[in-house]
Amino acid sequence: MADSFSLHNVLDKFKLCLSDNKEVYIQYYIAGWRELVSFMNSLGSVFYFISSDVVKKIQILDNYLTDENGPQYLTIQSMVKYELDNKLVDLTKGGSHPESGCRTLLRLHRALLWLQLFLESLRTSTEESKTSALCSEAYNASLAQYHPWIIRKAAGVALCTLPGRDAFFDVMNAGSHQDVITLLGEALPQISEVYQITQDLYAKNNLLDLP
Ligand code: 1PX
Repeated sequence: MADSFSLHNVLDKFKLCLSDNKEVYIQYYIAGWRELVSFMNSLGSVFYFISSDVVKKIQILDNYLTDENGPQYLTIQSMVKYELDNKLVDLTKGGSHPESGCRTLLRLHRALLWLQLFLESLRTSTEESKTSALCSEAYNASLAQYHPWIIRKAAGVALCTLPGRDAFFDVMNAGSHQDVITLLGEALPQISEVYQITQDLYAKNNLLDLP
């Protein structure tokens, strides 16, 4: 994890995710999420309940990557094949694999859509835009549908404490506001490609509703 956060670090990791044949490396996917965790932690303790859930999920995937079957977890594609072939995924609740790699990564994958929507709205925002409003619009259009009322409520409270647009651009620590906007414009297509490849893979294997 980097000592100090910069948007560059996040985007670099997601760039590294794609192999030449368009598979998604789990190692870099979770490295991207680690950077986002360090960003969230720099926003204050009200975000810990969100970042601690992400940390748990990173840890689960990291454990798979480093245990004896680690090579099967090289890419999201190889993980899906390995876990499905070996019946390691609970397709309904109450099975014996509640923390499969597939269901754990699905949670991060859904959150990646939130990130993509949020960063895109930030990129095209104006000086009058409110980060908290952009953030909750993106949340309502993506992740919120998977969260129970109590989590949606808590997320709403946390989002109200987000810094304003100018301060937010500064925390991203990637140069002037215009630099940040340019950087987002270059990097978002890559995040979006990682998202879409994962989405298609999960859809093809009927994994989009894993409990
Ligand atoms: C470069 C700047 C961008 C800002 C980066 C911030 C990244 C935030 C990412 C939020 C990720 C949330 C992941 C949630 C995964 C999840 O859905 N987990 C739930 C289900 O898990 P389970 O194992 O039980 O099936 C879990 O219940 C989640 C709990 C935590 C609450 C999640 C609220 C999400 C709010 C999203 C708004 C984030 C605001 C960040 C501020 C910039």
